[in-house]
Formats: sequence, C-alpha cells, structure tokens
Amino acid sequence: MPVDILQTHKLLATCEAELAEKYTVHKLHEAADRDALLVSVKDKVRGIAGGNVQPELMDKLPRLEIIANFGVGYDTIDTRAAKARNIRVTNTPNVLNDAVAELTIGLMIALARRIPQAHQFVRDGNWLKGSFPLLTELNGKTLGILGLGRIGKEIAVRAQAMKMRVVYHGRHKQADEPFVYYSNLVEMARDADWLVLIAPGGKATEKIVSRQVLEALGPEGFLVNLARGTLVDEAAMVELLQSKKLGGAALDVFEKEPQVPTALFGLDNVVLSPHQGSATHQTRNKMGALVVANLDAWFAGDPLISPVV
Ligand code: 8YV
Repeated sequence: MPVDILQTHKLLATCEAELAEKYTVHKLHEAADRDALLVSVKDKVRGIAGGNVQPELMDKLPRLEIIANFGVGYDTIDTRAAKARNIRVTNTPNVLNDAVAELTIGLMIALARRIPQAHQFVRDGNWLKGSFPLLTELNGKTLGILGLGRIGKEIAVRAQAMKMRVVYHGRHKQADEPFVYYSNLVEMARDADWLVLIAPGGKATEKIVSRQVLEALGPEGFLVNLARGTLVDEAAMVELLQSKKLGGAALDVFEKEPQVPTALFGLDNVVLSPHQGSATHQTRNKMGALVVANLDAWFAGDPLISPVV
C-alpha cells in the first residue's frame, strides 16, 4: 500500500507527478474544507511535502514522521516543535546554489547600471531626446556578504571574477575562508560598497539589517537581498531609499511577500524581483527531486539525504 502524504502547497509538475506515482497524495492547498480534509486523513498521513508547517498542523496528524520542505530555507516550519514530536525535517540545499548566486550577480549589475530603468528609458523614446546617465561598476568595489554559507560562497567566487574585494559577517569566523571577517555588521556595512544578504530567515536574523546598518552602508552603498525580507527593517529601508541616505537596493524577497511596499515602485535606485532566486526549470526540478528522494529514503529506512532535524 502506498504511504499517505499531505502536500501543503503547489509544487512543480514533475515533483507532483513523481509523488503521485509513489504515494497517496492529499492536497491541503486544493481542499475546499481544509479541516475536514485533515480530519479524514489524520490516521493515515505519515509525511508532508512542502512547507508552512506549524505545531497546530503537526498535532492534527498524529502519525506524522517526516516533513520534506521544498526550499533550502525552512523558516516556515517550526523545527523545534517538530523535534519535540520526533518528526524529521529535510530541505533542498546545494541544488540551488548556482541559480541563486547567478541572480545575485545579475541583480547587482542591474542595479549598478540601472538596467530596468535604461530599458524603460529606451522604450519610452527618451534616448531620442538625450543620453542615459553615467553610472557605476562592480570591479574594484568591496562586497560585504551577510551569510557566507553554501550560496554565499558561490556569490563570493562570482564577485571575485568581477574583480570585487569580498568580506563577510556571520555568527563566526571561518578559518578556511580567505576573506576578511567582520564580527560587527555595522562596521562591515560602513566599509562595504555592496551588502548582500544570504543568511537564513527566522527569529535569529529578524531585522538584523537595522536602520543603523543601512545608514552605515550609506548614500553610496547598495543593499541586495536574496535571503528573506524579515532580515531587514523594511520600513527604515524604504525611508532611507526615498531620502537617498541609502544609495540603492536590489530586492528579491520582502517582509510580507508577495506584498511589496508600493513606495518602492517609483524609486529609480531600486530593482525589484518576485522571489526568483531558485526559479529556473533545472533548479526547481532538482529541488523537487530532492523532496521526493528524502521521503523515499525515510520510508525505505535509509539515511535522509538532507536532514535539518
Ligand atoms: C524557494 C527559497 O523556492 O529555497 C528557498 O529557501 O526561498 C526558494 O528557493 C521557496 O522557498 C519556495 O517556496
């Protein structure tokens, strides 16, 4: 008999097809009455595919053994509650490092050269009336990375190819990394031209990029966020971008996405992206395959491929 799993949100077609082939899948996000669905499957479901799992949902599924998160970031899952209930949690690391690092560099160049604005300038016929302003380059500048993890390291490699100087801040200095380590984020922001955020979301990093950090980055500094919107004091960021006390920002994530502060829409020192970090066919397919592979491993009694708890 196939194992019963609950799918909590829409997943990639390839991933859904593989799940349907191997498991009896109950789609919570498609249920007209979610509570009625949960009651009807409570004695059957042993696994979850997807995210957004809090203690309330865990307690409605007494046979739940594993949550296979679709994403490297698992801030939508209460891992402490899962651990307390002996529920394993997995994520999808590594397979998205290149895609996220590529978009990071892409957004940095888009902001440095105002590519979206230049594109609109031409489309609006303004080039017929004059030239687009001179702007700035990445080479020779200092890039401060908040979160020199798997993705952070891929960004560092690409930034070096752009002839940038790389420094970093994180919970601790990494002995095997050649880059200058800053134990103080404000000091790093003061010394950096670019500040890239690529650390996990969750309580530990909530608003770690405070008004003070943004003011230290300053009118010549640029913020780039491909981590989570919760890392930034978003209200302060909007205000400082409007007053040009912060030079510019390229943002792929937001505090209440897909809601985006509309005050950002009219600013020419901002590039906006709808959480596209890992949004490529090849990467999302690999992420989906890893979700299924972790479930397969668990129900076969094999070691998990990418456990977080
Ligand atoms: C996911 C991401 O696509 O992996 C992550 O942490 O943010 C993205 O790659 C997103 O979480 C999907 O829900």
